[in-house]
Amino acid sequence: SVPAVSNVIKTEQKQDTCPDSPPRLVGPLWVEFSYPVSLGLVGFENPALQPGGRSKPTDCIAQQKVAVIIPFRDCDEPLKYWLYYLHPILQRQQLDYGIYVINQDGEDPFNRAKLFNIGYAEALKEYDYDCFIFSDVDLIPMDDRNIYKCYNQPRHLSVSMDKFGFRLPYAQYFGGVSSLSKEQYLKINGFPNNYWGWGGEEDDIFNRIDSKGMSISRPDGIIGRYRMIHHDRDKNNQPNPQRFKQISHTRQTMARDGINSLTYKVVKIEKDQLFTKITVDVGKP
Ligand code: UD2
Ligand code: MN
Repeated sequence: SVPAVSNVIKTEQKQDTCPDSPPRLVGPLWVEFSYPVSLGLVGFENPALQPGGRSKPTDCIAQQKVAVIIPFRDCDEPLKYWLYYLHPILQRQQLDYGIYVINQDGEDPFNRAKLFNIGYAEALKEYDYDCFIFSDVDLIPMDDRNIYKCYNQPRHLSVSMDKFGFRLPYAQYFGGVSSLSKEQYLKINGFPNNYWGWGGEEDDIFNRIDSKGMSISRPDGIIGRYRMIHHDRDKNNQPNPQRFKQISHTRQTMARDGINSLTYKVVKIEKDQLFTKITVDVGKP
């Protein structure tokens, strides 16, 4: 007798949008910094990454296109840990993402918020991102349910850090890691460009969001746990003595100081397998 031959019908597989709850999340994570990690190890453990630290899910269409922006100068050790921990998390979260390390050239006071603005502008030259994560290089989430995407309101992700005893230091605190959609970011004219040195810029960003009638969305204090890699304050990142005066005037200054007034020079763009490093001249105070 002749065996029955099943009729194989070839259908075009149309991909669905990725689910709200990514299926491979594991929840709480073990995070420690006692053993050094190398970029070679991170590359070995994340073989699917594309140059520039790009990745997108293969089995579904990502809900959002996310650019992760990291302000940077002389922080190679923390960056290795950041890449080591975050790449696997971001892939499990099924994001279409890229990593942008914005490196401030020279020795002038550090300007975190302006580096974020530059990262926003440079990432958009490369891809049609609709969501932006703004993250310190030294903050590692301790739970992968803290999804690095954008929400209905601007999101503060690092709500529960070890350095503050796993609590918010104050209700309006917006430092550490946050996310804004392109629309939310443009509504507040981006971030201020004139906070030189440590502090104040995160409160200015909070004021911008508040003044435009938006609220802050946050994960709960368990999902929002973070560890900060221990470090001393950089000598060129001394507290900005102008900051209290500046944050009292956000509402007057934000319309003319922001993404609409951003000027800078790109010094160098380097495509590593794990991240894109953009070295920039941010100007002087
Ligand atoms: C706190 C906030 C941070 C920001 C800052 C005030 C936390 C966890 N973070 O940071 O979000 O509001 O206060 O400006 O509370 N950086 C370099 N090289 C430098 C200096 C800074 O790469 O020389 C970058 C790096 O990404 C670093 C970030 O700027 O993580 C913030 O600087 P920090 O970590 O030295 O200061 P910290 O922890 O007080
Ligand atoms: Mn820090």
